[in-house]
Amino acid sequence: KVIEPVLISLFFITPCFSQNPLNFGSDILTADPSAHVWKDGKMYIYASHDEECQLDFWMKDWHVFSSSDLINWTDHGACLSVDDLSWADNFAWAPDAAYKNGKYYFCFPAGSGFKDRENPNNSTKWMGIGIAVSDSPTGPFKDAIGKPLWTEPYANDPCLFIDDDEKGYIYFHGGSDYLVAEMSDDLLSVEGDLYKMDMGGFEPKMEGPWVFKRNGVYYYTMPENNRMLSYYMAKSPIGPWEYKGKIMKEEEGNNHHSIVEFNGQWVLFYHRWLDTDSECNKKQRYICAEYLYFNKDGTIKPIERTKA
Ligand code: FUB
Repeated sequence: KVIEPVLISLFFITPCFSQNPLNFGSDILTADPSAHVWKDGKMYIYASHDEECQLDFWMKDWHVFSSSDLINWTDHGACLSVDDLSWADNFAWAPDAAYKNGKYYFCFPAGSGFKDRENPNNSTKWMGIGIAVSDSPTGPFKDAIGKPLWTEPYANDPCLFIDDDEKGYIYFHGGSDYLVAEMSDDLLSVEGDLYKMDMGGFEPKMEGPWVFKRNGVYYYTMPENNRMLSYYMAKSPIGPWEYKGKIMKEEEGNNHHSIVEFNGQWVLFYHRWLDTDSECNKKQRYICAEYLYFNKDGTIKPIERTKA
């Protein structure tokens, strides 16, 4: 099924993804897909989990889904919950995962407190990033350090990228800075300081970066203004980065994405806010996917959302 778009695109037609939103075979609501293909060749999606009537993104656990064909999915259940953490009790937001040293690492944002929108000075909300480990890609994952990687600055929506030389990097958007840190070999701590990257002078508001490598070139992709998807390219994992433009136009509600190659076809996973008959919300988040195509010079062809 995934070979088809590769063959068809040779004839200059760019086929659309055939199933949106993805049917995970369970009725839970999901968002923030972090997709990875591990050594068994299957696609794994690590996702956050929306409640039907949740308040202010109060979210409690993360789920893992897997598929061999991107059509039939298995929900492996919650791989970690904030109930398993000693240092946070809420905000199980956009996670990421990595495979290194024969283990699977789950990198997650979590926190506590609350955000007082009327009186920001009363807000007690804070978030940090934790690391949990498992021998299995589907977990369960166990908090490996019992605390966040750091407490300052406030941090969420990490991307944990492992380069070809096995060096790990963690990316996140801190305040108004685009930050990166090198990870220790065991991925349980950061080495050295958080580093503010050179983004070529263009640093819009955003959350949830995603970094991948293709043909020796690094791509830093992000939901610009938390809505549209845009990207930068660089020759090194820590920049300097050059802004290259938009991948996907803005739609109502935040966006969060990941990009991965599967059987020779690049795929972008993201979430959309779609109509629902819920009594609480007119729209809920659903994970979707689109095939992604590159130009000869390595730039990304902008894509349209498949009608859901
Ligand atoms: O799902 C909670 C938050 O909403 C994520 O961490 C952000 O990326 C946005 O999708």
